[in-house]
Amino acid sequence: MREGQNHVIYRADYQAPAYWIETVELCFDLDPVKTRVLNRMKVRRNPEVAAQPLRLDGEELNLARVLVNGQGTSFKLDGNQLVLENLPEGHEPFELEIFTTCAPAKNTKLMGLYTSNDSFFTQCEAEGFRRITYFLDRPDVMASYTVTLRADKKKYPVLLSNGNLVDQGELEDGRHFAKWVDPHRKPSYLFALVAGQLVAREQRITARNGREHLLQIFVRPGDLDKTEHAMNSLMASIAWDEARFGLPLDLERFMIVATSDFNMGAMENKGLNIFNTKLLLASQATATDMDFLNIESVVGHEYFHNWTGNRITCRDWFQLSLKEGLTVFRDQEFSMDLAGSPSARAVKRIEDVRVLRTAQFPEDAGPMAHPVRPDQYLEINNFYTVTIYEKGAEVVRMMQTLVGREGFAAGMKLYFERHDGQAVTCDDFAQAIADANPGSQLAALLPQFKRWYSQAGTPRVKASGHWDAATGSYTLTLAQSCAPTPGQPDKDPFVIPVALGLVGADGQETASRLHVLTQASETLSFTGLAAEPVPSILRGFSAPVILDIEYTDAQLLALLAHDSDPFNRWEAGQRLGLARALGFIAQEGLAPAALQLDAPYVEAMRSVLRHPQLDAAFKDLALTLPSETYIAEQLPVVDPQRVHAVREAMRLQLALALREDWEWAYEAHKDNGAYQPDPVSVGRRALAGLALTHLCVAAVHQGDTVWPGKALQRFKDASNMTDRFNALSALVISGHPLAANALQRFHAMFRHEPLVLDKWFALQAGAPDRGGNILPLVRQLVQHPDFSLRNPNRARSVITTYCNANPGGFHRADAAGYVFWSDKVIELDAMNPQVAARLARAMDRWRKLAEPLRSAAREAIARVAARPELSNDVREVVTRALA
Ligand code: 0A1
Ligand code: ZN
Repeated sequence: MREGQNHVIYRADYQAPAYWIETVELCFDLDPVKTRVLNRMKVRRNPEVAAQPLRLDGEELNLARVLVNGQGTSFKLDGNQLVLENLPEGHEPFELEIFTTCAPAKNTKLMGLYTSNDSFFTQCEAEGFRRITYFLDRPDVMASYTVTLRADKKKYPVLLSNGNLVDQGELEDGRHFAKWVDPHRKPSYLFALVAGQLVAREQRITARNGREHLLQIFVRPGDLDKTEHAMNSLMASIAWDEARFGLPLDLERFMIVATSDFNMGAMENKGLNIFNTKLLLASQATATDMDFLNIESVVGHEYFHNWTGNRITCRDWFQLSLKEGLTVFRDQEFSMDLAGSPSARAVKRIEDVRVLRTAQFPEDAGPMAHPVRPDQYLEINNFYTVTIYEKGAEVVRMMQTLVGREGFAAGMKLYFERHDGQAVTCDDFAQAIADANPGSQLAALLPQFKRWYSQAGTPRVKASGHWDAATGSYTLTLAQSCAPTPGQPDKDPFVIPVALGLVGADGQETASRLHVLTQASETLSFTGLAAEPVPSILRGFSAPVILDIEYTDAQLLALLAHDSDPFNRWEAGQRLGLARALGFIAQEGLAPAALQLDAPYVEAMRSVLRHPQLDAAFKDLALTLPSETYIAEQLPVVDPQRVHAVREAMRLQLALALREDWEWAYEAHKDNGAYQPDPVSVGRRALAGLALTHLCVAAVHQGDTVWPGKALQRFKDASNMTDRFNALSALVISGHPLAANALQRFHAMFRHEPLVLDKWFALQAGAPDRGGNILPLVRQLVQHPDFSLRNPNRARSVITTYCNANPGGFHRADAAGYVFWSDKVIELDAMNPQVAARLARAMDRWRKLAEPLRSAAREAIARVAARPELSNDVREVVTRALA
């Protein structure tokens, strides 16, 4: 057993800290092998808590000295805690000085202080600060930080920490120092330092109130030309938060630094955000449109944390969604506002809902299901989940729906008036939004609404309509339910805002309203109708629920053609495709190669593709079949290979039946002038790419080489990564022999661009399986000289892509995919438990698998669980999976 805490933590056990830390003075002598850390704190007893020893957290530290008010003192080490018993009585602050060392170069977990490409970086959320020094490493202990960094000047010319640079200078032996003072109190998880050979793009801006700010983006010298988009995104974020929420930048200097070794996307350290290069660096030659959009939203996300997360932080980690759900909501709104047109907003909404339904709904239905505000955890790192983030954002969105956009802004204002500078709870947030909107349904229903925070699981809303031609009246019954989740057998009804409309057969809308469903079942009546309407329910995806409704094809075709709500228009197309996929999967004895798509469906898809008014971006989404993961979620028992084969066969049919339409779509959308990642050009490139894939798929089936040849030419001539990569994927997905040649060229062209190599690896590991060819390929890829298990981006590009994003290739009848998974989880866990635990979650849905896969999967998970040396991270995931 490793040392450290091995017990479950409960939300109900929260207690205020017995001591407060008022100021922290840190002095670092940076050295990759042995960094010395001198930590001088002003500590004071919390008068509201019974007197008790001071217990400080620390992990993998070498302790050299402890002084209290300048004097040596007795102490104990208890597991990962330093215990001080003989502290001064009374409530006066005392000085506590702790001297430790740590080994950044050996830190493969990438938590705390670590090295990457000869630079130093830190990652302290959630509990990384304790790997730097002994501390009350919990978010409700907020202190003022002064940080001095000392290091070799040649190797580490840039020395950064939070706040303002107040002093710098030379030291002996070629060393230098920099001293930083953060004017804002903060919890330890927001501490950061960076040291290395970095260069910065700089931008000075003047805020609305006339204050000047310096914005800096630090990268390795060769990457400066890839920082323009991030800087533009940062400036847009600053302007947006002021305009939409009245929240200005509260720092003289705002810095962002990129590192290629990072466990997550990015981190909102106060005034010193640290980013995974993948979410910061972009040029048209190396990044796709999707990369550009992701960078915009993540730069926004981290910036928005400066208020939602940093100025007001979390009382404890169970409240994580207080900052994450709210900040994801804010970054989604930011991207929508920047997108501009209603249709571009809808495209963003559809993409966000797709993530929610393909990643969060399965989480809510699996062994790791937890409420948006969890009640317990073994390892907090396992709770940076799509439930906390994306479902949490939906909960905030529903609040905005219930109080209106202005009411929500007023609620935010009250939230900051009440809690600025505090560490608070999800209850505090909901209360502020409700109190600012006293007459609203949110205020009236608040306790029931808050079940979204306490109950896990995705609610189902069953809708059934009844038309009475004699009276011209239509009744719609909405009934809600929610399946049990681990530890929560029974659920109470949720507050579900249901945006709905009635669409006539001619496309005219006869009703539109927001119905707030609160009971288990409610019936709505509509009168004075001339003909039976088609209900359009859950418009804009107004609540994170599964809508159960039996539509006829005719109704769905009507919605696809006429619904004024673009989300439900798209959804109608998805339902048509899904119904067909489920039908084919269920037809025993039907060989996928023999399946036939019906003419009405094909014609409907053709009219979307050829539609004169719809945007290319919308067409791309509507003509993309529901994903294999989404299809699998609708089945009680899943044979992933069959799901894969059926979806592939459906795509081939669409490729063949619409061949001329795809040709038209490709030719009409392929040229976009100078590269711009704006919504219209992005949509056009996406649709051209989708068309090219279908054209290559059809060509391979028909033994024709024209389109694969054109794709290769496109791949060679492309002037941006989106077009180049789309052409390459079209060849790889279609399985044409030219793919090998293109892949080789691509590698040669970009062998010095790590982020592009990640794409190269991922494309191969995620390619459609043909006769079991992917696993052998993946085994080769992990032996490739450019592969490294230690770099999280690279490890994920091959292993996570294969295990998580390639169900057809992974769920092999011989179970070899599962054996590979268990080997890699175990291997990774020894170096980086966070990355290993994420990979471990690839097996979350094993109970749904058809035999013999199910038994094979259980065996593989049990094999991991049987290891004696597992981290808490992986242990929690596999234990829950087997429970
Ligand atoms: N707070 C960050 C996410 C984050 C969480 C944990 C980390 O540790 C490795 C890193 C980043 C965000 O929401 O962007
Ligand atoms: Zn966040």
